[in-house]
Amino acid sequence: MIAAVPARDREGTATMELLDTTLREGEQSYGVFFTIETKVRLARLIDAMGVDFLEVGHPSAAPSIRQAAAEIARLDLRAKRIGHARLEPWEIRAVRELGIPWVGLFSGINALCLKRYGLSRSDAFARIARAVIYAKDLGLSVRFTCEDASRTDSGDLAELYGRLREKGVDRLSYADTVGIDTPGRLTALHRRIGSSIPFDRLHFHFHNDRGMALANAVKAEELGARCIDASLLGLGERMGLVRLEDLLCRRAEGCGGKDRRNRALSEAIELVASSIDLRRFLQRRFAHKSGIHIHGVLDAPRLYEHADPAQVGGRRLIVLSKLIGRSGLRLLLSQYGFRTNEAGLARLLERIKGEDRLELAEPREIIRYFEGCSECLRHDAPAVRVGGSCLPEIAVPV
Ligand code: HCA
Ligand code: CU
Repeated sequence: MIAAVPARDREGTATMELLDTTLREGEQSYGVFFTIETKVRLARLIDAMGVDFLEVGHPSAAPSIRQAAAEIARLDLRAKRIGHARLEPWEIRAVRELGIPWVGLFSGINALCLKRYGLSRSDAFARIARAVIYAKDLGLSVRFTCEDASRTDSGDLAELYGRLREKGVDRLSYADTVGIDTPGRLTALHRRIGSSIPFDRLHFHFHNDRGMALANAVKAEELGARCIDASLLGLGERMGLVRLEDLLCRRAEGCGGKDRRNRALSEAIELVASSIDLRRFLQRRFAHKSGIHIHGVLDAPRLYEHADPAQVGGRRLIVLSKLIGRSGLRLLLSQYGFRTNEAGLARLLERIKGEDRLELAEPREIIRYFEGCSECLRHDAPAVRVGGSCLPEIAVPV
């Protein structure tokens, strides 16, 4: 069953919850790197700000992420800790094994996502339900996010959410993964699905690619949203998310009068700012850093881009860092004309995942790096394009 709706405050308005994802989505920003120590300090500070959920990372993505998540799991915090996982059982178990009580599962069901996974609609629904049941059986509380929900038919969305409620999912979330939502679209969505899926049951995750994340968060709050995802300075893939500091200001207590919280906020912002490489950060608009995004974009850019970068004066960057995955790395190698076998790929991946501070996006930097890995790779061809623009049009449902 979905937990009861939040308590009402004195004015009678619902107290909207906040989920902070600085440590997970925030580190997916190009130009941002957190040490384990910084993550642990940030976790304490963000908790002191009174957020309801703290997303600690995607533990299966890299050994240092797992270690930071393990340390944060042991802290005495008020916020509910949540670990990110794909629908894979081993990723769900990785969250459970760290003693993190909540898992954040995510997957998409629109035509683009189905094509990507090679699944029919009904197989995708069944796979998601199986993962939710698997996580519940492990004793985890489960939040399920429909990835790319803003480009998903609202009937399909309502059906998926309805089915997962029957399976005992604890929270449901709606991701505007490429940042195309507007307050008007949200009002229309509310009209369509609000009676079957009340917004006070829903979390919202708004990306800021078109500068609309805060406006959308405010609209979702007005429509009764249960929880909004945010991050310090709005860090996240590409242009990131809603800024946590902006949403804290909108909470019932307002901006003033909360000394401890305000001190924690200033200290945390300082810490985050010192973790940013500004030269890279300023080029993040179409930078893809997580393995899931890289794999998606090299296959079909439209999956994680709201427009053709060239149309809006942007440039696609594929970021080589510890967040890259096996499939993304394989595609990236072939784009640059490098060859390897499975054993070489595994060795290279292990090396990259262990290089905590590695963050390369300029083609010549990446080629130089790969050339230095001659024990795993052979270079056959000169560098080829990364950053072309081949965006098949897809219909965006309102
Ligand atoms: C991602 C995708 C995600 C997932 C959000 C969530 C999105 O970074 O891989 O799980 O709540 O924007 O769709 O961040
Ligand atoms: Cu996101």
